[in-house]
Amino acid sequence: EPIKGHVTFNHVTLTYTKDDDSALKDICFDAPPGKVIGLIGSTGAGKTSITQLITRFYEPEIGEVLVDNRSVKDYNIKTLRKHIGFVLQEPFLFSTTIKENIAYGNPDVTDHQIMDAAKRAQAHEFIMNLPNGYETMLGERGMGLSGGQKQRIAIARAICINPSILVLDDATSAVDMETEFKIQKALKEVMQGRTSFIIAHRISSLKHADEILVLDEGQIVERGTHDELLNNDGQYKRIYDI
Ligand code: TTP
Ligand code: MG
Repeated sequence: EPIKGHVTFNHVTLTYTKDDDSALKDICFDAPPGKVIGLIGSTGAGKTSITQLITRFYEPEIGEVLVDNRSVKDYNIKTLRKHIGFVLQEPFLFSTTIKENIAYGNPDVTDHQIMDAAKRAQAHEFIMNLPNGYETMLGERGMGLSGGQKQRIAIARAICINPSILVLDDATSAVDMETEFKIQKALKEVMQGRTSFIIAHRISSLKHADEILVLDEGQIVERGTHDELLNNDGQYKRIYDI
């Protein structure tokens, strides 16, 4: 049965080590398919932790995480992860061709799909400008590419797996705002009927999210759309005004 990508958190508390304070406290939200959820908040607020519970890299101490109304505990972990596309701030690249970097872990993907994913990730153009195009060999950790170019390769890879749930963890931080906007527009198209999480530090990255969760010290302190949050005159507005 295909995963639609409906993500629900019910009173989730997460503690990494017994002596530490909880990294997440009583987190509740519902992210139905088709929605883009934005996560913002200062460093250490718990944004990455939220997304790591969806993939079951960690288990909550209290509460439950559901995908399509079923506890993530009840999924085969490989099946679950196969449907979740993760793009990390520090993109993970291999010393092989750009093409293989995009297709990584996905043996069935065609050249056409690779190129289509790269176009959506706004990577096609710079790839074509490299002497060997998609066959260009990347050095260790993607040497030879800028930070923003590496991020776009990582985004193309995530698109290629055709995810039901997509997590961009600060994944466009090194990309200029105009390019970021184009990527987000393309992702919105790709992720129709599925669920996206966008973690960002700059508010401009989240403007178009359907719901933004503002985190502080492991708690959701505000939630709403960009416009609603600006009217709130709370933490989001203060970040905006900086
Ligand atoms: P994060 O969830 O990593 O916070 P963040 O993603 O909001 O921060 P940043 O903007 O810097 O990326 O961390 C929340 C707390 O949990 C923090 O005290 C660090 C701790 N933590 C661990 O102990 N182990 C982990 O694997 C992670 C991800 C976080
Ligand atoms: Mg983080």
